[in-house]
Amino acid sequence: MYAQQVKSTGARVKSLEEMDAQERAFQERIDAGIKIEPKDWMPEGYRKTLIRQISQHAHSEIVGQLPEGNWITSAPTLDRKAILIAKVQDEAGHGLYLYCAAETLGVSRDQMTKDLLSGKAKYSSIFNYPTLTWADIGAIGWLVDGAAIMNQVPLQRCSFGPYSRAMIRVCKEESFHQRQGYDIMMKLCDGTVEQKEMAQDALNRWWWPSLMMFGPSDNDSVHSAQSMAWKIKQDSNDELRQKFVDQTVPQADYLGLKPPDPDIKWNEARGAYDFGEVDWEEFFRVVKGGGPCNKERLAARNKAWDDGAWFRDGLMAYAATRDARKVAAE
Ligand code: FAQ
Repeated sequence: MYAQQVKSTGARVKSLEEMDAQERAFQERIDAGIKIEPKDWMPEGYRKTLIRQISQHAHSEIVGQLPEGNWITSAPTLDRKAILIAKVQDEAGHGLYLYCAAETLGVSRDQMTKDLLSGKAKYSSIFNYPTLTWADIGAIGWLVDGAAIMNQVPLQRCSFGPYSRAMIRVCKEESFHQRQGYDIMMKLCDGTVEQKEMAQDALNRWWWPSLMMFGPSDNDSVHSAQSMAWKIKQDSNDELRQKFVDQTVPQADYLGLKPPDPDIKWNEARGAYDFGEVDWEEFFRVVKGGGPCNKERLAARNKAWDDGAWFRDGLMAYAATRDARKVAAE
């Protein structure tokens, strides 16, 4: 497929004729569905795009532990506590696979960490919202992990081998997360009037931020056209957002809850739900650091880094003495 023919979203993409021989051979490999591996030649833009997306994704998994971690000590039962601990731990694991995948492209873990802690690097807007009630933990699993899966299932087919392979495992775990969140919502909706109200309130607060996870609308997406030509992304932001709405509205119906959007309506002709416009001003404000918890999240990550200094120093000292012993023994 000619790169140029990809649905127009964002900047214009070079046609095969405009590419030099090396770029053309690379694009033809991608078009033939052959995976790109770290040691293969790749255009600098491809490498940079992947480092940007994979590191942002890794940071999201790491920062994403914070809103749910907030409820570990207040989970309503021992079982719920154990499940939540396992889920939060999974998110840490996802961050680590993703940092490893990004490192294969030549960026160091230290650099990525520095960029996160200084506020230079982005992470998903969704994690800048607070978790006010236990129902928020249900809503995060159901909606946030649900949106993450919708976005990540196509990433399993990403043209870059290490990212696509990391996504296969991540998606399996996210499916479990989504089900545990929906299970919490089912229990609350089957419970007392107050519990059901709590579930509705969580849906009201998490619905729009979840739709924002898919990124700006296709008209405003800077990277989509090139990322789709390189088969890093398989679908545009709006396509995935629509799929998410189509999947989630019937799930809300089943719970007896209503998403906070009066424009949601089944459109027979399109075979999809119509829905209202996302508040893009809010989205860009949160992405630029002005969300309810941006400062708190960065402060928590910086504190964790500073508090871990003694452990990193200990590891380095151990590694140095072990290496010195090895040299002496040789
Ligand atoms: N938040 O041109 P596009 C999870 C930025 S994992 C913040 O459309 P692209 C698991 C974007 O980076 C959730 N920034 O960009 C979990 C770019 O800025 P830049 C994370 C956003 O890359 C669950 C600019 O806007 N998932 O939830 C957002 O083609 C529960 C223009 O945007 C991933 O990262 C946003 N929502 O498409 C963990 C998946 N959207 O870099 C714990 C992989 C856009 O030029 C608990 N990433 N921006 O400065 C992707 O699929 C893509 O990167 C998109 C954005 C779709 C996020």
